[in-house]
Amino acid sequence: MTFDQEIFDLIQEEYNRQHMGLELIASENFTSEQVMRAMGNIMTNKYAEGYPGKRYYGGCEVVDKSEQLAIDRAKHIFNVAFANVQPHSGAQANAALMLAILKPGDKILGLDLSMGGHLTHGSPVNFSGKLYESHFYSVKKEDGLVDYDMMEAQAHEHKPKLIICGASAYSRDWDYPRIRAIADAVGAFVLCDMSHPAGLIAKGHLRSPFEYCHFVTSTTHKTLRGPRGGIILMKHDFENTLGILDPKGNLKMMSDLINLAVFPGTQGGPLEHVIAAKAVAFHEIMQDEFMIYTTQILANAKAMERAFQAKNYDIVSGGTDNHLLLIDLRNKNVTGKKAENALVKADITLNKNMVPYDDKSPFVTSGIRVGVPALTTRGLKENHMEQIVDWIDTIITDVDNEQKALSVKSEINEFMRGFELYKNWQV
Ligand code: DSN
Repeated sequence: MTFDQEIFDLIQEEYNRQHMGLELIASENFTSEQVMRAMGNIMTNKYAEGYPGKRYYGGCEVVDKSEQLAIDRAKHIFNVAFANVQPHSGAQANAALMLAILKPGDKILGLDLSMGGHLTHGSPVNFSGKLYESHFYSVKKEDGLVDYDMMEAQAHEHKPKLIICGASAYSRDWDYPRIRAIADAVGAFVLCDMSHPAGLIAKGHLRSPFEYCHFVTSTTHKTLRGPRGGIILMKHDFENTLGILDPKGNLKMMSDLINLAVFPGTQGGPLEHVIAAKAVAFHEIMQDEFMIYTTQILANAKAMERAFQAKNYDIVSGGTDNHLLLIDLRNKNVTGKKAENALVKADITLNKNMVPYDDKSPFVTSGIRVGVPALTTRGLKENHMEQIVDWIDTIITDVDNEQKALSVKSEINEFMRGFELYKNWQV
């Protein structure tokens, strides 16, 4: 077989990009070498439809053990009774969860995408808005915080079967007891999609959703710093209230409905190599170093908040409780699109983002989203955040100046050379 030089050259090129630039996309991170090692190996060869001990293929005795380890570690980290580690992504986790508890046409209530929500929380262009009747709550115009009164009013008006909390671009913590009270009053389930802050929740820096939310989904590659993938968790398993019976005439447990909704409901063979890598990431999360890491994420986000405020940037909700900041650029007379495009020329990677009540389209936007988990993994500390904001500000205040972007880029490349990405990298 001839070696595929073309693709491995591209992988090296991508390595150089990741190594030399400032990675500020709030949903990205740099997973460890051992996570990648677990992900890129012979477990990719194995078919294992089903679950540990109950598979549709022979030869699953080894992957049974590694999948069970991933399950046990996830349960331990979040102190929950149930974990399904097979979803290929956060979107797959949400699709399976909804398939488990909803019928087509059922109503759901989530945070509007344009207010910081996620596609899978009911957007009309997504399965969640096509299969289910979706309704939305917002953040308040005056302070950028979730409008729980609106959530309550929408819940009473539409009587959804499912209320979804969690977001992609929201920098504050959530009031889970209030959400559960709203749900209980209308007989709804609560799903928390904690994909973004999951690592911070794992280490107790943010409120825990588990006691109040019937179901919790997450990706594994954001603040959890694992391989790309998803998980579904439940603090308590319980008999389903949907009237679904098992062959003996008993109500099926929720865990059974969720497992069936992942496989065979929405997926076929699990990615056992990725599940092994999830187990490795969970092992890392259980170590003290992960507490140091997540504490540093919060310190870096706060340092960045102060630095942006000092330069008169308009941070939605006035600041951050977590790993990200959403910045409204309208007072700087620059669109999100223009800022993103100019910053990338200086090797600063972040994404344009709608801000609440935006007057521009999702392709243009008035804002940018800035996150610190990836740079925190690289070893950057509070004292570096001011320099980063200086670079961002230099570009944004002279957004058409390509010469300036190139000079910032060379400063950044020189700076990032000092922060190792992978010690044993080889393509
Ligand atoms: N792509 C994720 C994010 O950037 O937040 C959401 O799916």
